[in-house]
Formats: sequence, C-alpha cells, structure tokens
Amino acid sequence: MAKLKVSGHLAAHLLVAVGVGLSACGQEVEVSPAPPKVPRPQPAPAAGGTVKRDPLARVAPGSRLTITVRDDDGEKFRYSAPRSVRGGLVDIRLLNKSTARRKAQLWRIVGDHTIQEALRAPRPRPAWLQIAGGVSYTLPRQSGRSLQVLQPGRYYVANEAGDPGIVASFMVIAPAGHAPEPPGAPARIEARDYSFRVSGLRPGRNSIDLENVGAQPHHAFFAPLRKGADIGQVRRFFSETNSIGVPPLDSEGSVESAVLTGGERQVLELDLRPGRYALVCFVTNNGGGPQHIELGMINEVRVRR
Ligand SMILES: [Cu+2]
Repeated sequence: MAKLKVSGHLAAHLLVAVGVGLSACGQEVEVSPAPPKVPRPQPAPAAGGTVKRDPLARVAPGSRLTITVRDDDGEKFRYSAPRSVRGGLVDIRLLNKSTARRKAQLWRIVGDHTIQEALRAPRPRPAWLQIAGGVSYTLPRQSGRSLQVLQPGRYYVANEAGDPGIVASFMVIAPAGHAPEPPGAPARIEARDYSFRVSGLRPGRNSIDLENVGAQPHHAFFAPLRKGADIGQVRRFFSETNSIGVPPLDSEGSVESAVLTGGERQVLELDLRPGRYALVCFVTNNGGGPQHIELGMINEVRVRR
C-alpha cells in the first residue's frame, strides 16, 4: 500500500482546520490599501446562456465590493480592497490576478483590536474575531463572486489559514434603510451543526443559496468521489489518523464555498460536473475541536442532468 498522498488544496484542508485557524507567525499587513482603482465589473459567465435565471444578476447597484489579489515580490501575494463599502446586501467580487488559486475569506474584527492581533489570535478564537464569508477559491486570471449581507464594522480579507497572504482591510458602513436579503437561487444548501441539507444542484454553473443555520462556522466543500469509492470509505478515511492508500476523493476536481459564521447566508456560484461528490465540512468549532466531518458533516451528493 502506498503511503497517504493527497495533492493540491485538499491537503491543506486535511492538515489545517480550514479558515478557522490563523497563522501565529508574523504576516505582513496592509492596513491602509492604496485608493482603489475599481476595475470595470466583469459580467458573470452565463449559466448555460440563461442570464435571466442568474439570481446574482439581480443586485441593487452601489453595493459592490471588489477585491483584487495579485502576486507581489517572490512568493508573496497581496490583496487590495476599497477603504470602505456600504453594507447590507453586497455583491462581492474577487479578481484573481495572481498565478495561483486564491480565496477571499472575510474576517470581521469587533471592537478595538488591530489586524496584527487578529492574525496572531490564539485558539480558541476570541469572540471579537469572526469569520465572515466572502469568495472561495478562484482560479488564476479569473473572477469569483458571491452575494452576501455584510454587517457594519471593520473587516480584512485573506487567503486560507496558514497562508493568508498580505491582507487588506476595509470598513463596512451602515446601509441607508433596511437592507434586502439575498435573493433565492435554484440550488440550496443548509448547513447546520453538524449536517447538510441539499437540493437543486445541476451539472454546470450553479447559483447556490448557502445558509449557515448553525451556531458554528461552516463551509461547503465538494470533492468528487473516486470511481468505485463510497461515502463510507470517505468517513473511514478521515476518521483514521494514519490512513494509508489512495484517498477515496479526487482532490483535483474539488470546489468549495468560503466559511460562513453562524447565521450567515450567501448566494455563490460553483461549477459542478456530473457525478458523485462528497459534500464535507472541514471547519472546526470556534472553540477548537475536531473537524466537522468527524462529527458527521458529510453527505454524498449526486449531480446529474
Ligand atoms: Cu462545519
């Protein structure tokens, strides 16, 4: 039997509690990004040419947050964001101008704490530091999108735990009047402590209404099941600390959402091929503990025409 070898970003999820741990070592922090040169918004790719059905197309203007990530010197990568954005329902875009997959994971800082403190925050994570959605992995030279309600406050945007990059901060200011809720979407995923409910997924680009109705942070991670593998094998694989052999998941074709805090909801776009997936949450509780897959947060999902 070959030793466990997991490639790509799946490995990152196996080795770190995704998105919920913060690197303890020093990270460069861009506290005051340069005034934004807001790129022209790129139209979302049509879902099979049916733009009218795209719920992300129905967004009130003036509530857009455009985040850019680009390669800096050497191995570093740097985020930039406008200094402020009006809160409420926000159309969040990640323009990935770097040469690797990057995410725009948002974090909210409550009270008088610095970003340096946040980046060094110990576990269990303090209550003043909240994970807050955003846009998950976006391919190089492409853009990703989500539609989410952002509460007023101070935020920063980073890549994943252990490899946050040079983060950018921004303020979300209170919206004028009542903020609308995100629109519905053809597909829906409800994440709770600790299970998923899934409906409406189709092959191709999906607009997904993802709601975390639990108290803990969750995400939705889709990994294609290897041919012949079943969900029981995936459960066993992740419950054994020294699993050997070929993982029952194909890490190359996996896609995922950002991590949402309890009570958050967003509409996001994910491309899914026809086939069988394991839908998994690799996040841990705010107070630490096992990854949620070990608490049963894993479903088999069939995506078919
Ligand atoms: Cu979870």
